[in-house]
Amino acid sequence: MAEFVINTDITTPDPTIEVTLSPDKPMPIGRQRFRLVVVDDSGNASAPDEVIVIIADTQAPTAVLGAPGTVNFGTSFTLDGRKSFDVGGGKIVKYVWTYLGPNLG
Ligand SMILES: [Ca+2]
Repeated sequence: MAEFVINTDITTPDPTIEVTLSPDKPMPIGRQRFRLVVVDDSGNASAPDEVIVIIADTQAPTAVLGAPGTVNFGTSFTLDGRKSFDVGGGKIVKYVWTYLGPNLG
């Protein structure tokens, strides 16, 4: 377990390391770079190897649509999507509104 800080080396005797994250200390969404240098028992250091890990939001947001229950005939009104929310580290950037016609049920 290790909390990585940008451009700060962490040295271990182990060949694996956990990148320790939590919801309150997340790694930003996007392409994150990591580097490894290995050192042998004579102190010789390797050339660095680098990888990119994509931190992704794969969880869909939830739409919550609010509207007045009753509106006077011929009067404008407002639909409200502000209680919609996203999980997975992302944010809502687009609202798609559709009038579905009369409720005949
Ligand atoms: Ca999401």
